[in-house]
Amino acid sequence: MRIIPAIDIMDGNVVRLRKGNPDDKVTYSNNPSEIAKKWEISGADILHVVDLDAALSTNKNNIEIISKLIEAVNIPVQVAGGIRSIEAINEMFSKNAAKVVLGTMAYKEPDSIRHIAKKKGEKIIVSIDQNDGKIMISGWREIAGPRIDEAINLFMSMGIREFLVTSVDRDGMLTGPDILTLSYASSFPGARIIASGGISSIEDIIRVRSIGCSSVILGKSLYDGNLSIEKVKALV
Ligand code: AMZ
Repeated sequence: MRIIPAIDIMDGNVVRLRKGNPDDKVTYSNNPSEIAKKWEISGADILHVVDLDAALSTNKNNIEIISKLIEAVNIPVQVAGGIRSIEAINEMFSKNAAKVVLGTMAYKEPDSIRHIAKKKGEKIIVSIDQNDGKIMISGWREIAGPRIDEAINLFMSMGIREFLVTSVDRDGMLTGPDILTLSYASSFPGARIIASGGISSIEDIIRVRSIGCSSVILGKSLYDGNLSIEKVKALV
């Protein structure tokens, strides 16, 4: 089970939102690279960095900060948020992102995903941000259209294997993972599921592992000290 801390960046700061609402935000640090190094030293396998300004289309972005963060650590960094063109994908790879996470673009331009998956399928993660079974895009403010099963089948037919499954109404809430949705997504043969949203305890991590998720994203639980990566790594 890979343990993946989330570093969500807004206006240069490390923040956590509740249910993706930019008006409901806690700021944890003004130094994302320092936080990245802290999680690396604690034993994180991968870092999950989200450019929230870009995801929420605030006309700002944190690309330079993310680029410095990638340079500051020796573990793989996957980058999400606002990567919505082939150029933006290539820019992230040129800055040594290990993988890119695609939401809006995947649903709005599936043909581009088909094209890029031919060369870089192993480095593309498709984001399934769901609320009540509906996949959300554009900063979680728009419904994408396809059902979860349709999305997984479509992107798997293109050679994508890895999916980030986030339950929007659990994100930042510490209310436990959405086991029903995560086990449904894990039931697609060959799909690797990264579980995200609501994880608050070691038991939650053991549950998502037992239903077949390959990785878990830790957010608020780490920042608030409910969980430590050292303890998690020792137990799972
Ligand atoms: O918190 C939010 N409102 C939010 C968020 N965390 N909106 C989008 N995102 C994340 C998704 C996904 O990983 O979980 O941004 C990524 C998708 O961005 P885009 O720009 O590709 O749709």
